Formats: sequence, structure tokens, C-alpha cells
Amino acid sequence: MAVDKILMLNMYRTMLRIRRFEEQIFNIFTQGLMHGLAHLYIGEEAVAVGVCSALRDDDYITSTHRGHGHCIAKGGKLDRMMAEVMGKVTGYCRGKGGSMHIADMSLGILGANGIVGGGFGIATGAGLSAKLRKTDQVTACFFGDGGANQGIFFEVMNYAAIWNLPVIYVCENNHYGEYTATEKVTAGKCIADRATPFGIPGQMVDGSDVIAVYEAMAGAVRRGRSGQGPSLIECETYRYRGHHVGDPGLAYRAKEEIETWMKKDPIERLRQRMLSEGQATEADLGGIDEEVQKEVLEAVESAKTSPYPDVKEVSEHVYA
Ligand SMILES: Cc1ncc(C[n+]2csc(CCOP(=O)(O)OP(=O)(O)O)c2C)c(N)n1
Ligand SMILES: [Mg+2]
Repeated sequence: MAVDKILMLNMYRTMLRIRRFEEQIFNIFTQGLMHGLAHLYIGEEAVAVGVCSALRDDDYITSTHRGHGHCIAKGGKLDRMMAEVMGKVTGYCRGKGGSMHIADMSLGILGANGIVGGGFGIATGAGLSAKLRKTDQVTACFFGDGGANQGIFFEVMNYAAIWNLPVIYVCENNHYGEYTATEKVTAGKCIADRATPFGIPGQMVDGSDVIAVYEAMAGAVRRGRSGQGPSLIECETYRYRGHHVGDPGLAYRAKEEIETWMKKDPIERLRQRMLSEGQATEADLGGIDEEVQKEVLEAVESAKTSPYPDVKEVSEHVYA
């Protein structure tokens, strides 16, 4: 699929929905309206949106602890997500899961995951399932640079390779795992190279460029759908905020480093590109900005006015 104006406008809108949604998550955290923590994806939007724009509605994704962006890009409902984060009964898990347990089987969202590397087995199983059922569905498996050091990553690449599974492993290398710089704990030149010993194509992509991510993903999806097997894509990206909403993110990162990445902002970059290519006017994009802000504030209002689950159902739906 060529990257036309409609696709670009959709990508712009979706990246903005993620950013505005997460700004509100930070607000409700500081106002004491949510319990626990959430991990913000602000700065990394081009990865989720580039990847999910190349997927069909019936394809699958597995997500991580930093999962709001993945869910929104795959079509997750903002009001149900916001309600879940606030522990309300209208949330995706009736308010019992929170930020790291958002899933929507009807949209192929096989779940955020509090376990680093927890998506690898699920995604690879979904790939095996699609193969056995002889559908041409593919699965995108999001994981971080920290997740890339979990042993199961190597196990699933082996299985996916020998069985030719339609799984695309998408590494979000944001240069940190919690408070540790990736290069201090990660061997090798890059994570994409880890595909080579398994005979899988691995490539690095500029994860601040939504079109570059989309194009790399579209190639990997074609490969997966046509029975040629798995791929690994490493997206270089950066989280502007701390590891979670309670971490200012400044103690272990230089201010200049953060500023350098913010200059490559994925949303601003697509905006400038669309304006300079005449794909959109300031008025078109301003209209989208307004619509998105309104939609996000409505999700917050709806979550605020929803009730908490009844205490009688405290042990329901929490164990299967
Ligand atoms: C199995 C496991 N080990 C440790 C943790 C604690 N933990 C939560 S997030 C995180 C860092 C993950 O880094 P990365 O995969 O790069 O993702 P990022 O937070 O950068 O998006 C760690 C170690 C965990 N949740 N699960
Ligand atoms: Mg990381």
C-alpha cells in the first residue's frame, strides 16, 4: 500500500491521540485519580502507529508494560482504556487490571504485559495458531531493548524460523531499560543483528519516522502473509518522560540528550512533511488537533463519572 494523503492523515491523527491520551494519564496521576503507576509512550508514537498502520483489523499484536500506544494504534477505545487506568467498572477489565492489563480480543490486541518479554510466547503462539488454521493473519510482537535480553527472545526466534511463522518481532529500542542505558547491558552492535543466526531478516529503522517504520513493517507483513516466515525490526526511539509517571527521568539522562531527541519529534516531523509536500494545510491539521483533544477529554470525563466495581465482584474475572 502506497503512503497516500489519507494514510498520512490517519497516522498523524493516531499519533496525536496517543500523545494527548498520555498527557491526560499524567494529569490524572498527579491529581491522585489513578492507583499505581503507568509507563508513558510519549516520544515513541511513530513506532506503534507505523507498525499498526501496516496491519489488518484481524491481525494480532502483543504489547508491553508501555502499551497504551500499541492499543490505541490497533483501535483500542479511549474511554474504556482511560476507565481501566482509573480503576472504573467501564474499563477493559472492569477496572481490575489497570494500565498494564489492557486487552481487546475483538481488535486482535492480545494484551499489554507487566512481565518484560511476556509477549514473546503469546505472539509466537498466535503465529503458530494462524498457520495451523491456514489463515493469512500476521502478529506483531512489540518488545523493548530490555526485553531483547530475555532468554525467551532467542527461543521464539528459533521456533518462528523453523516453522516459518508469520510473526514480526518489533524491538522498540528507546536506549534505556528502567534507569540503565542499553549499551551498558546489551552486547553487540545492534539488536537487529540478533536475527542473523536464525536466518531471519533483521533491520534497523528510524523509529521517529512513522513512514519509514510503516514501509519496513509493510515489507515484513508481506513476507509473513505469503508464508515466508518471521522478521525482526529494530526501531530506534526515545521516551521523553521517565520510566513511569513517578520518575522525572532526569537523574540518569542528560538534559541535552532529551532535547536532541525532542528535536526529532515524530508528530512534528510528519506534520512538517505533510505541510511541505502540500498533503495538508495548517487548517486541516489544526482541525485534527482540536478533534483529538476533545475526544480525549471526553474519555477522561466519562472515566471520572463511571463507578468503581462493586466490592462483591472483587474475586470475579481475576483468575482463569
Ligand atoms: C521479567 C521482568 N523483569 C523485570 C521487570 C521490571 N521491569 C519493568 S520495566 C523494565 C525495563 C524494561 O525495559 P525495556 O524492555 O527496554 O522497555 P522500556 O521500559 O524501555 O519501554 C524492567 C526491568 C519486569 N517487569 N519483568
Ligand atoms: Mg527500553
